[in-house]
Amino acid sequence: MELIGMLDSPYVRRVAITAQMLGIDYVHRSLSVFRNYEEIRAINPLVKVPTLVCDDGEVLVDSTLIINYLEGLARKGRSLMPADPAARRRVLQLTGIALMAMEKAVQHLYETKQRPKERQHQPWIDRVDQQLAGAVQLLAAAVGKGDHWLTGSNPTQADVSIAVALRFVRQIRPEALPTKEFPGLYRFSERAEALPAFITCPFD
Ligand SMILES: N[C@@H](CCC(=O)N[C@@H](CS)C(=O)NCC(=O)O)C(=O)O
Repeated sequence: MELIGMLDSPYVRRVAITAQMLGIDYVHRSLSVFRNYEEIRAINPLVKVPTLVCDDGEVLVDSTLIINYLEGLARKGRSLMPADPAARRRVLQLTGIALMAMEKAVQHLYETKQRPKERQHQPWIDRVDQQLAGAVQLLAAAVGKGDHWLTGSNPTQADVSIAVALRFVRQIRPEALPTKEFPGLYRFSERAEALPAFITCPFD
């Protein structure tokens, strides 16, 4: 199967890292939704990444849905989702916050970089920034000192998604993540980025 999209997209990166951690083979095609618009459109008229092209040609979109599919392909014992309902709910809750941090950071990026300055709407940017700040606060509370994985001794989808969100925010909106204010988030981010699957799928 082929994973389409660049690893500077947090959504693409969380799928790539998940596939690595689940031991699922894929070919990565690093195409940009902006520079390679037509090339992606020929594969997927929705022009969204991640796009997963399955071996039989079927096309899937949306990182969460793709991860759901990959989880079904993984060998027993390799899942990033706990079986225990309480732990699973916590993982879903934290993954949801990470996804919101990604979404608000992407919205900030699109609003400020894809739109000409004179057409930008500051109240909307402020709102998005406030929502991103809310997500960062919730993540900081969950991660604490950043010296442990969130629901047990091994990383889950919550750890993967939070770490991917943090790396993205650090890069494109560092003002939302002052080092002094969030040492636990930085420690957590660095621990996750040192995992083999993260090193194999670097933010680019
Ligand atoms: N909910 C989607 C969001 C994916 C998404 O927004 N990807 C961005 C790249 S970071 C994209 O495709 N942007 C192009 C566009 O929206 O037209 C997911 O989880 O996969």
